[in-house]
Amino acid sequence: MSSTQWLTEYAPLLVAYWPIITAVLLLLLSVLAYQKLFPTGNKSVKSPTTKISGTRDVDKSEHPLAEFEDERPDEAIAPPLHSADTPHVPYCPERLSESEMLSRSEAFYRKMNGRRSVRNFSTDPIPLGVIENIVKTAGTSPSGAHCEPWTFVVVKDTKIKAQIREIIEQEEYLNYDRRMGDKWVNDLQFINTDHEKPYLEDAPYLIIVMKQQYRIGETGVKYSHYYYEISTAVAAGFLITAIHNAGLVTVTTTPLNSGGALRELLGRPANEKVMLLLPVGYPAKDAMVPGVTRKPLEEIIALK
Ligand code: IYR
Repeated sequence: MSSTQWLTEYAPLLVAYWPIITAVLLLLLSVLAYQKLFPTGNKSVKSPTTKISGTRDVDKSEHPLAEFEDERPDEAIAPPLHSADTPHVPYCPERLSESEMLSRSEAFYRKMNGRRSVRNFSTDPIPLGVIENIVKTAGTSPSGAHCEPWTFVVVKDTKIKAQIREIIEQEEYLNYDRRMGDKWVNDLQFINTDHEKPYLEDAPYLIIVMKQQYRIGETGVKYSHYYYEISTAVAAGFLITAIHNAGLVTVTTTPLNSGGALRELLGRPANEKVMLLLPVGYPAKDAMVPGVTRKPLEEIIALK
């Protein structure tokens, strides 16, 4: 049987309609090729690539200002925060020997490995100067375009601490009761935490870490804050390290749904949002922490 006879016998539709089938396939191929060459934005689907700098395609969500599209400072009129004439100065820190580097990094690791999140606080006071040094240390953190997009609100006042506790406990009750869901609440059981947070009144100080989405200058001009979220998160890491270094304890609290009320209570402006709340003080004499261990180096390092 010739191939034509075979086709007529087994694929009669293909033989009868091959010009139409070929035309439809060609049309489909051209549509696919056109979409690939000239991608158009679809509001309901996340755009994979958007030309921002003109030099390369970048994922739009990577843009440092992506988080607040609607509130972007007016880039056309805002001058740079730091002048292009800013002088560059020599930087030559002491170079350590390899053995000194090894022993210092080992000692620092040991120190940091002793840090634990603590939820039972002593009411013993601590000097304000210590808190100031801790906040100054957080202020040495790197930030996008050196915007320093953070404010550390330090609360000592007992009445304000009580109000903060009330706001957070009310929301946390709803969080644990219905917003977080059974799975999340279950996953947290080993920490032995719930909506009640006496440490918000017991700790001599609360530090509320605010991230600034932008800065308003004296003339009302909005200065861009790049990577303000990650910058403030890095600064929070410095803060936690400084608290531990001072021999004090904290716990990183993320008061879900309380940010707006806290910002209002603390009288902070609209360009600031609550990122974290850190109580600072001594642990209570009977403080307990979950007996968890840390992942070994092999599990957290990937050497290539
Ligand atoms: N913010 C709540 C819940 C909570 C969530 C996580 I993830 C924790 O690691 C710990 C607690 C609270 O502070 O209780």
